[in-house]
Amino acid sequence: MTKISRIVARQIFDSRGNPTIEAEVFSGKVSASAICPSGASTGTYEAFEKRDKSNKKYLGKSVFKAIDLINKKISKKLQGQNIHNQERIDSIMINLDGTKQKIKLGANAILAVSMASKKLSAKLKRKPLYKCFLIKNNFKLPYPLMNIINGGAHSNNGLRIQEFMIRPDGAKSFSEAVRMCFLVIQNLKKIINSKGLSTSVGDEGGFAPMINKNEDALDLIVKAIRKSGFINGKHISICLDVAANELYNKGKYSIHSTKFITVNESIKKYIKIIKKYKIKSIEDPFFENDWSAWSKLTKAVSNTQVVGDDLYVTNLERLKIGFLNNSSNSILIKLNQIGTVTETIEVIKFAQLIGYKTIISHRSGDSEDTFIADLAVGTNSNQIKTGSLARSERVSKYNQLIRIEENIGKKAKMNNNH
Ligand code: 2PG
Ligand code: MG
Repeated sequence: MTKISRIVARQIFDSRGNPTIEAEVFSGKVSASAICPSGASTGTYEAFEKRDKSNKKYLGKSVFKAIDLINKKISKKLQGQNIHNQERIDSIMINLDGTKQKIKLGANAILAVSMASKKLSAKLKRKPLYKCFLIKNNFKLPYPLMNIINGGAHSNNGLRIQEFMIRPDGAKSFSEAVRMCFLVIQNLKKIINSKGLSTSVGDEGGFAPMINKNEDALDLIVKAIRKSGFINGKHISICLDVAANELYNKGKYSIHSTKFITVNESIKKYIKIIKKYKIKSIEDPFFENDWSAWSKLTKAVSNTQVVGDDLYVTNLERLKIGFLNNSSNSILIKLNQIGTVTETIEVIKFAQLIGYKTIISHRSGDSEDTFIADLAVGTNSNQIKTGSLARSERVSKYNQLIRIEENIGKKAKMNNNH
């Protein structure tokens, strides 16, 4: 048995320049570390992110208390535990915390330790991380959902929808998928530039031009797809993350313009843009508690992928409610929404059992940590959403997937069930 000897945590910084936690787990002289990501458009039911609200030195954003809890409490409790027993490691932390949303220790503290433990176990087994999850052979590479225009809470341009993404459905390999996205992004840059708009990028690496109509963003993308020699809806598909929590007020939504309209009216407009722009996937089309609106849309657009992010917050209980209500047909998976590797895997397993697509996701505040790239392959997840081909914290995940594809070799296949 290989035992955990100590755990060290430190405050480092994420892609938005905000403090975050890096945990390093040791077994003797060997160690592995992991960095916790952080969201901007968070769901109410997400696990708790602990920050030092009253410490003005870092404007209330430092994570020193959580770090202290790792260095003192968590480290002591996990000392001597078998590094290869991830379930036990995670359940010890869950019990030590004892609250539903991991309020005492902070999900950011727990997750950094959980991911670092998983990485250390793989390292000690001398196995690539992707081989240490659910899948043992016949690995499949996920299709990337690249966020190429940023709006909503991820930029300041006034676009209602948060993420305009492309998915290279025509790609036969992961490196080909990246090449196709590369072409569209480069052409989109030229088009935006030619309109005299800024090509600076938002939090997730997508362009954030000063436009405020969803349809203007969609028109730009359609042009870029065409200019790259691809057919929209065939080689490349357009996908959206509406992040409707941010666009909800008293039963009404301001998704399609600044005017608040009813669920039924919003659905009609969704159907219109799905047809016009051949949109293949819509994430968080409605508010996190508006279960009936979700079911109505999922029924109305049966050929479209409807993805629950803030709706499920990678939480098994909420996913079960969604399943019973036919709320969606797909789930976004974010480790820090639930707080441990074990619970994340449980949710993925259940989602796959009920026939939901699983999409592994980054957070808008992310880092050089590439854990999610391995997780996507190791669970045969259908897609991965990790920003544009810009900003190293986003590109690092794509680069890791290119390495994994090479490591799998000739047997590497794309996950065509998407
Ligand atoms: C989302 C995510 C990631 P955030 O809404 O899906 O793109 O954003 O991390 O800000 O919640
Ligand atoms: Mg989302």
